[in-house]
Amino acid sequence: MASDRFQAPDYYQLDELYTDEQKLIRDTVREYAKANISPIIEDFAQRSEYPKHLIPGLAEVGAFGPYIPVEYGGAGLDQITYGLIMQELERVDSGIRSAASVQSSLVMYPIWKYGSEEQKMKYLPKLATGEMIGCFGLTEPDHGSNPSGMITNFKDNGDHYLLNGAKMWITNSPIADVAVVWAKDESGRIHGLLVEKGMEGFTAPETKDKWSLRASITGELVFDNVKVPKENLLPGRSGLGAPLSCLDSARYGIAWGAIGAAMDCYDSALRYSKERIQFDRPIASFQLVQKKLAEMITEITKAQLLTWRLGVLREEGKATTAQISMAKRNNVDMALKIAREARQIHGGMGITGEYSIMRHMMNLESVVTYEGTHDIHLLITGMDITGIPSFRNDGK
Ligand code: TGC
Ligand code: FAD
Repeated sequence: MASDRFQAPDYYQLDELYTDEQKLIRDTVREYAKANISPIIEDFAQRSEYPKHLIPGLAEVGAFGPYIPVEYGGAGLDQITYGLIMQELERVDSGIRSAASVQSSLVMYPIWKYGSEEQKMKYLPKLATGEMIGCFGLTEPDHGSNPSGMITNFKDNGDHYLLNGAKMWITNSPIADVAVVWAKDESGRIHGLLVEKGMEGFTAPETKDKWSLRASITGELVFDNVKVPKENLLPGRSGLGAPLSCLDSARYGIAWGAIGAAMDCYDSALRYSKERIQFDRPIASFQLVQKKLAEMITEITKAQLLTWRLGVLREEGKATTAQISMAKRNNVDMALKIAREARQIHGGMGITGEYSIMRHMMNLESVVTYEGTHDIHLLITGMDITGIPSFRNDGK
């Protein structure tokens, strides 16, 4: 891969809206990513391997649980800083941001919000340092967009629960030490259970042959009469709202992350277009190329402003699920379109590993589907503005 010459676009001077601490942390993560992730990421993606050796470094720059309070091993940072960290990680690869999103928002967040004090002390500090890796099991083979239909279930079996079922498409599952698993009790109520690697009857086979997020590891979670100690149930909240609230946090991070991927594609296309000569002129001098670039920076700037405002609302505890959905949907769609246009500007070179464009494009094909598909988010907006859910025939 060509050397990383990334220069972040900031057309509307958003830097003026960030505090010195936010900029310092963002720049630290940017430098870390340039020095440690950019040089190796293409090779790992080509070989379809997760670069596990990055885990301690990612933990050191605060990628795991940045907003988790310091007493539990987190960095106690604000929501905009969390977003900026996700942006810088996804600027190099969505798979690296995925690993950080899952660890922070889908594993540490539910333990912090809904776990007992013992669970928080047992897991959070080790998850923050990367000593433990976590995963989040909500999706099932027959229940993706509709998690409320899940069939994974547990029964009270005296001094433990007996867990059965299967989860699919789970980021980090084959390498996870602990899985936050969402399952129904005997009355059909959803709860979170902490299932640890090595528990008898629990396996996490890898999902192979992905063309997207190749530098991220994905797998299943299979439970065959797994005996889960009763103290591993998250006591603080039950019902579908518990996992959905974790998704709010992760989707918020993705809204920021997608901007990073878009910025990288735009920056690469701008540089390439000024350096590439055709018809004795740089291709940047052609109006059709300028149109593409001008539209890219316009869309990136709009997304940056939308997401900054969302960050302020989230920090104030006022961001709604529907506002987060709008930003996740808009920004991932924006990034995917920019990746496709940037690929065109790079001509044939755009399909090679010399540039990050095609990798971003393929990664974003997962990002547009996970954490709620593009269309599900549109329907969440529709439900919010009309007051009418469209998901089921009965209007519920
Ligand atoms: P619905 O009836 O709307 O809600 C059920 C209950 O939940 C409450 N609720 C929320 N609570 C907290 N936070 C939220 N954001 C909430 N949204 C809803 C709601 O009030 C209700 O509570 P109660 O007390 O009345 O029971 O639920 P529904 O079954 O109609 O579904 C709505 C829908 C379709 C929007 C939802 O199911 C959905 O978002 N589906 C998409 C599924 C999804 O996003 N899955 C993601 C899996 S994880 C993943 O992809 C990780 S990728 C990670 C990576 O690698 O980065
Ligand atoms: P489906 O729900 O079957 O949807 C298929 C199509 O139907 C989509 O276009 C969808 O928009 C459309 N559709 C569905 N319902 C409606 C409707 N009511 N109206 C209109 N259109 C509709 N899950 C986890 O729990 N944990 C993870 O860590 C995780 N990581 C993932 C990593 C990767 C690489 C991928 C690809 C997925 C991951 N997922 C994870 C799963 C992800 O959240 C689901 O793929 C996603 O929620 C969609 O579910 P599905 O794939 O079953 O598609």
